Amino acid sequence: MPQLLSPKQVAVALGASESSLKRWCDQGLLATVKTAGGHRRIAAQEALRFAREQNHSVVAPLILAMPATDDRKSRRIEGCAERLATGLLANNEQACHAIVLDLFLKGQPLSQIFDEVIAVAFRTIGEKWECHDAEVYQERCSCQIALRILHELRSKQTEPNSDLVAIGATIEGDQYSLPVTMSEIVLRSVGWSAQLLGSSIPFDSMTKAIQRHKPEMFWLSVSFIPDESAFISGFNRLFEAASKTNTAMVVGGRALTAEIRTRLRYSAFCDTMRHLEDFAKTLRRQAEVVPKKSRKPRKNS
Ligand code: B12
Repeated sequence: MPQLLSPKQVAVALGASESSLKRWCDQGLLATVKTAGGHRRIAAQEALRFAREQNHSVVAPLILAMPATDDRKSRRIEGCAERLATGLLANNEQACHAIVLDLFLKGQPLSQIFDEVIAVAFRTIGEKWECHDAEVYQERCSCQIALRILHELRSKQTEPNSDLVAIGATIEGDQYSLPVTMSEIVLRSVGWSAQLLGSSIPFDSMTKAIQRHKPEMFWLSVSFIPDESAFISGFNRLFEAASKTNTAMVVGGRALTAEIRTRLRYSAFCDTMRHLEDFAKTLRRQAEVVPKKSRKPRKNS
């Protein structure tokens, strides 16, 4: 259930007058819902979307269930990865949420937060672990905190109202949950109805999901490959199934070396979340030109 706020509460959160707020609602810039008594209400997620897209400051973030930070003026992403790594290793969950959610509030694209802050912080944690400067439990705990931050970001997104469906997963034996979860959030941020199936899913089960849902996109995050030849044959079978439903197969992840990629068939390989965002926007623009009804009918296999 979205948290619903009165126009007055949103005006206070944004540091705007009630009349400006009313004007934005009337212009359709801010979506409202009506209560049973006929009063206008605005979902907190919608107010956040508006603030991010219109580059509007949020002066009272607590009203929008966002953490308060000391550093309201700065929009800088520099230094955030280092602060995040320190906060994660110190198990300072509150500080970590504040760093990421503050960047979100200030309108930084989610793809950039993921590529330049969270992934970089985890690289630092990996290096520290390798040099025995961090314990295994600190790495595991950091992952738990990061996952909770990702779930919180997802809860702050407006529900995508799109007929473009994407589903995604990691292969059986691949336990890396951060990049696959980030992909779902990035796709949702650019208007896709993205649904993460989960981690460690056998290829046969992914094939069934594609046949059942006929998504426009399937994303596969590959950070660890337990058995290379089984992966290549399983993946290429999945690609065949995806071709029958006109599903674009998008892949990414540290385990997909250039050598392995030459033996795979796919629609796009992404090094970063930014690449995924750009590819998803391109597919969306193409789909807008050819509306779903007039797209080539998909064969059922
Ligand atoms: C956290 C972590 C784990 C955790 C993951 C927990 C979880 N819930 O996700 C656990 C404990 C499971 C783990 C296990 C292992 N790990 Co580990 N792990 C890491 C660590 C510290 C961070 C990885 C991470 O999640 N980063 C955050 C993500 C978001 O960043 P990223 O992977 O770089 O992804 C970015 C891009 O690559 C891209 N991207 C990635 N995937 C995708 C997918 C799509 C679709 C798109 C569009 C983009 C994209 O976008 C992301 C954002 O920019 C790294 C250290 C490092 N240098 O990164 C080691 C590291 C990757 N692990 C390593 C190893 C060796 C292992 C194990 C094999 C150890 C073992 N012997 O058991 C196992 C294998 C596990 C398995 N079966 O899956 C090595 C890999 C070495 C190598 N050359 O391959 C590293 C580099 C550590 C090291 N320095 O030795 N690990």
